[in-house]
Parts: sequence; C-alpha cells; structure tokens
Amino acid sequence: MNDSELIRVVPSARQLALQKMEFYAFVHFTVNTFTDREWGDGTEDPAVFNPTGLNPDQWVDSIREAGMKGLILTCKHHDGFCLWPSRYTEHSVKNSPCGKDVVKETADACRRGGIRFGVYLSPWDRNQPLYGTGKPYDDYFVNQLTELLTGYGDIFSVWFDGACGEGPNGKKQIYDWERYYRVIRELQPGACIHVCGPDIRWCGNEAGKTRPSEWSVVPRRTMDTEKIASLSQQKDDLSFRLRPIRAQDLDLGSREILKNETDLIWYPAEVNTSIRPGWFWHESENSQVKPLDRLIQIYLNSVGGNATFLLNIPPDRRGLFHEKDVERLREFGDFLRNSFRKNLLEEAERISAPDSEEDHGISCLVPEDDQYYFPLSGLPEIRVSWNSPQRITYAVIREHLPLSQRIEQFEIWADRNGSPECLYRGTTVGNKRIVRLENCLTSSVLLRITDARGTPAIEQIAFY
Ligand code: FUL
Repeated sequence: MNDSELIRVVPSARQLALQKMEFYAFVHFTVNTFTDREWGDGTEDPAVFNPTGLNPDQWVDSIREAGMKGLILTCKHHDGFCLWPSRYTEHSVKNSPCGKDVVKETADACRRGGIRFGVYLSPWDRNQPLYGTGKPYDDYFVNQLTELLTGYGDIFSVWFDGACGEGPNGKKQIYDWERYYRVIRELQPGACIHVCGPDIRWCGNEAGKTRPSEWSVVPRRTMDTEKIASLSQQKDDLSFRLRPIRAQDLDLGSREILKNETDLIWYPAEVNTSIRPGWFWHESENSQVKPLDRLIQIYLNSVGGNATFLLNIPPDRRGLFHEKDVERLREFGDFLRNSFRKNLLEEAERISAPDSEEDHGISCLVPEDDQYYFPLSGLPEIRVSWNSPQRITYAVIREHLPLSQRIEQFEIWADRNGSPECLYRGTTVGNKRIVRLENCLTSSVLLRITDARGTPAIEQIAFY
C-alpha cells in the first residue's frame, strides 16, 4: 500500500474519544483480594468477599488526583465471582456479607467524580458449570454483558482478557466473539472493546514496556492476535500464508511492514500495567508500589508515545486504595500539574511556518475545538521564538487524527549560544508525542517534520 492508501485509515468516533482520554485506571477487585491469590479457581466461597469499609468514592478521588479520566472495574475475573448481583448465578456479592452491588457503587462514584466508567468481564469462567458447553455458556455470558451494559449508565470501555483455560468441568469454551461484539455495539455504541476486540490493541506486555515508534494504522489481522493466542480456534484463517503477527512485535505499522498488506485498520495501542507487582492487592506487596520515577517513565513513553495508559490500582481488604498507593497517585498528579502547567508557546513573540489554507493556519497550534495546522504542501518547518531565553523541559506534538497518522520523522532544534543544535530526532507522533529535553535554555526552537505520509496535519505544539 502507498502513503495515500495508508492515510485513508482513520479512527472511529469511539476510538478517538478513548485516545483523547489518554490515562485511565484499572481496578482489580474480587475474592482474590481476600484469598491472597492472583487467579482464583472458582471454588471460593462468596462469603470470603467481605470488604469492611468499601468506598469507591475514595478510589475515584485518588484516580482523579492522579490525572486519570476513567476507571475500568473487574466486574468478573477468571474465578467467576460477580461484583454485581447477577440474576444468572449465585456466585456473586449477593451471597457475600458485603451485600452491596459493587459495580453500581463504583459506577455512581465515577459519575459523581466526573470520570468515565468501564467494565472488565472475563470470558474465562472457572466457576460456571456451563463453561465449555458452547452456546449455553455464550448465552450466559451475553446475559451478563447485557446486565452490565444496561444497568449502570454510560460505559466507555469493555475490556476482554486474552486468558483462557479450562472451566470447572475440564472443558474449554470456544467464544462467540462476533456475537459479544454485536451486543456491545447495540447496547453501548460509544464503548471501545479492548484487547480481544476490534477497537483498542494490547501493547503486548504487562510490564509497561513501550515501542519507540507506535503506529495506529496496522494490518486488520492484528486484531486477531489475542483471540488466536487464547483459543487457537482459527483453523480456517488464511493468514498463515502471511507472516504471523504477534502483539509483541516491535514494528506493527511501518511502511515496510504494511507494503504487502491488503487490509488495514485503525487499532491504537494501550499500555496496561499495575502500580504493584500483582493485579490484586496483597499485604506483602505494600512495600512494592512502583516508584514515582518508574510511573513517570511509563507515562511519558505511553501517553507521550501514541498509546493510552491503563494503570491498575487494587483496593485492599477494606475496599480502599491503600495509603501507599494513594500517596503515589498524589505524587504523580503533582508531577503532571507541575510539569505541564504553562504552555510557553502561548507566550512566544513569533511563530513562523509555511503557508496553509486560511482555516488551518498557524494560530491553530493553540487548539480550540477541532482545529489543526495544515500546510499547503510539503514538510513544514515551524519556528517558535521568544523575547528572552526559556527553560524548556518538554516539547509536545499532536497530530490531527481524523486525518490519520502521518508523521514518520521529526527533529527538534534549538538555538544555543547563537548556533542551531539538534536536540532530538524522533519518529511517530500520532495522538501525542512528549519529548523530554535536557538542559534546554533557548529563545528559539525549530520543529522540522522530515518525513510524513502526505502533508502532516498538526493539532498542537506545546512547550513546557
Ligand atoms: C491478564 C489476567 O490473567 C490478569 O489476571 C489480569 O486481569 C490482566 C489485566 O490480564 O490476562
């Protein structure tokens, strides 16, 4: 495929909305919290689920303070225990001393706190006797999905895990994914389906590792990597004739990789990791909350590297985020507030760039609504100058995604002691590229786009 075909691939409204959220929380909570395990086996007594001071408002306060815009709750993990009183199973909060509908309490807290709410529903169910029986289990699963997607207001995300094993009767289920997707589209058309789904791609690891060049336009068959890995059900899949794609591949979308592909999709990456070693709370991990530096690094590389960042914080046995996690989230929020407080571009004496159509001129670089800078042709060089030297720690660039992802390479130059110096050479930009600059004191910066798929459309440039 050539450049003009590549940039014909653009995000759906739901994908665009999710990419703009940038940073949101995962909350892993179930019987495991009380049994000190990571994967329950489905035999747990619902009575063990007994948070003594459940307070999702505390989670939401902390999540917001860290700068996150949403929360995805494990409504049912692999153990099959439901955090809401599902009509279709007895294995739920309705038979635990907690007695509360934790999904409702969480959804309400999100609404009160002004963040969005999403659901994780594990297809793998180690408690449900129907698991592994085909359609009867799919019916069960769809019934549960329907409860979650109709009873708790607006849902921004349905997160489908790739893990798949045997159920209580020793059988594995072949999931009817297409049916699940149809139900989600019908009941919550604005929700993105993540990982084993068509909207948001798993980055390929759970450690917070990122790619230096993250592309959102990838081969359509990338969408099946997690489903294939979990099921090996695609016997009639013809993709074996092509090179196999794995979620871990370093290059998923360069021109070279895409040149022989015939069908492409917009499939942006999400980086998911936990603030602790495990996904669930364990007393023994209270001293292993990730250091602030590590969280900052993951954030800069994910949000600042054209991916979204899904950070897990597990509530403890009280049903609260532990003090150590709360403290770390506050510190992280302080980092964001301090680092990105004042956009120095707004104080520039002069911004110069090649001609553009009137509607897409350089004034659009301080964006309002849906504006963007679109030069008439070619690769722009944009110079920003100030009256006096500025200390710049971060440069931020965003592309206008409704026109796809176009920038292949860029450079940042600064005048230092009277002579120009290249401070940074980068590749992809996409939703957002954050460049950390070391010791940059300058009164003039030049952004050069040195390679792009067609004319780049820049939504924002900012310096902090
Ligand atoms: C994995 C699961 O097995 C983990 O328990 C966790 O939920 C993680 C986000 O996905 O595949």
